[in-house]
Amino acid sequence: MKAQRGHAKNSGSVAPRNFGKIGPSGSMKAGGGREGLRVQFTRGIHGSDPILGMPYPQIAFVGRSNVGKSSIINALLGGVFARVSATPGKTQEINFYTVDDRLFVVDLPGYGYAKLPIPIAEKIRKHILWYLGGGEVRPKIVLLILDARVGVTDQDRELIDVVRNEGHPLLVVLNKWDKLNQSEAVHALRDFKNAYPDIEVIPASAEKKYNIPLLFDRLALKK
Ligand SMILES: Nc1nc2c(ncn2[C@@H]2O[C@H](COP(=O)(O)OP(=O)(O)O)[C@@H](O)[C@H]2O)c(=O)[nH]1
Ligand SMILES: [Mg+2]
Repeated sequence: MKAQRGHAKNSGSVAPRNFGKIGPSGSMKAGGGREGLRVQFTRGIHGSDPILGMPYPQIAFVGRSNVGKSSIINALLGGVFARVSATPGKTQEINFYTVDDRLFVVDLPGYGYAKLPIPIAEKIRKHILWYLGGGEVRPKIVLLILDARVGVTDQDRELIDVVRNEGHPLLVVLNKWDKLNQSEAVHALRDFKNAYPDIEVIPASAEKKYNIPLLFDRLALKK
């Protein structure tokens, strides 16, 4: 299976490496995260990888391209760690960030970008399904990020089904809440709760930092 193909740069040690480009001013922000978290980009994987065998809990972020996954990760961790607004579909890797040498924040590639050639979109979809449904990984929790203005798409539904079938804990974030007026906000929350009454949902804004402290506590990012 293609998604399981190893990638040359993934071979070797799984120890966190310092990729100097990731920090906001060209330097790594180890120790510079929210509440003193030490955050490091560790590696991007393309399939099976030794990092999956490390005993750190994984907090996985999934969602359509451009919904704000990387922005939510950066807001939560308190720095510029994940690349925001890269060309949609360009990131096909599953990116691992190490937090305090005790957990992984996992940024999955975005799906659903309409302009992507179908074979690439399908490759991304398979890669995500491999991570969530391949049986190699048991994420501590999966965060499905939605654009609050858009709500749940067909591909989100497919993903929710996979996550539930696998029994992974699931939390939905309605991001870009700052873009909704009061009545849109009421409808967005009500629509989601009607469709999925048993899924925990939190409205948030990475941009305005709305409910970011709540999410931070909910995910127990600081021990
Ligand atoms: N207004 C608003 N824009 C946001 C918010 N979160 C992310 N964005 C913007 O949405 C775009 C995509 O964000 P990004 O984090 O790269 O999305 P990703 O593809 O899901 O990782 C960027 O232009 C962000 O600045 C938010 O809460 N409010
Ligand atoms: Mg991203």
